[in-house]
Amino acid sequence: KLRDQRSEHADMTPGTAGASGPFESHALTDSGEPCCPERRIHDGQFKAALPGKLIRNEGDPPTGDDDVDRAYDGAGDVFSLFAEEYGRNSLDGSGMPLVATVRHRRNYNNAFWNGTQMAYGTGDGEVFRTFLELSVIGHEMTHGVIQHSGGLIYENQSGALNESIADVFGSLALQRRLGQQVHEADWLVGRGILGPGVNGAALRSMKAPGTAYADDLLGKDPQPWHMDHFVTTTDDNGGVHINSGIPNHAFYLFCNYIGGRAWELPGRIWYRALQRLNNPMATFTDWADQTLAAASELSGSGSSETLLLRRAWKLVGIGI
Ligand code: ASN
Ligand code: ZN
Repeated sequence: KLRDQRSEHADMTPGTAGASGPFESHALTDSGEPCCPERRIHDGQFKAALPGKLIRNEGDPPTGDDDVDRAYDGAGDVFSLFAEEYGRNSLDGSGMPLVATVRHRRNYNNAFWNGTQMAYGTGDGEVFRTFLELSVIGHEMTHGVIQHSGGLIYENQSGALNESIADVFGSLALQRRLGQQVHEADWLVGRGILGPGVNGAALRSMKAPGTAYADDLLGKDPQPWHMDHFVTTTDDNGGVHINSGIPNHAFYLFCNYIGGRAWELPGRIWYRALQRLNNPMATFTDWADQTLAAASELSGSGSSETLLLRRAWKLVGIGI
């Protein structure tokens, strides 16, 4: 089962150590912007050792190995989201290489950031069929960004925020690749990755948390979208993949209220809030406050955008 695997393996818990500013860079263009990713994609050969065998280096042509090429292209899209939209040079803000391993272990039903690199299972072909989908790649890589932005402890509310922020930028990477407006996006995380044994479209839905799947194998999608249904549990590090539905839905609502392209103003606000947040133990309320402060800085404290953000948080039961 997915949740058991998550709690069994310490290597799946994103770390919280280390922080560096977003504007320290190695690879810069002449105009001072972050430039180029340094991707290194490995074959795990169905074994547990990381990183495995190096298959595709930065600048190498496509290999014809679908897993490798999808990991490479996805890492490029996520690098470009953070670099071009938010001025961040890689996950650590300083141009760190994007190291990934595909075919990690056998029948492995998960993907993760281990504090240093991304790793993707192939799935068992029944519950999951792949993890190489852009919103998932973006999700895992965002755990790296969070780690290098002061971190969010991976349990309870701070852990659910860690999960939610990973979903937000994962979804934004996908929406940006597809050139979608807010209203065109499906707001699904992990669309198409579920196997034939599961009845569902995706792993999570930001638009309608709790409705992504309903099945015997995985159970029903457990995510709430309102604080009234916040789940108190010791499973899943205190429900980090469950309660993330609440801040996910607040982000979705905000984007929906203002329209346009979600990776622009909403993404900038979420990114700035992450850089402002200096609290690895932050609660949902702390995070909402930081997003409102970021919105005030970017749009003005009395702006309609800031007002609509406050409304979005209120609708999910956070704030007055
Ligand atoms: N795929 C999971 C995630 O990135 C692995 C984990 O539980 N950390 O959230
Ligand atoms: Zn995660």
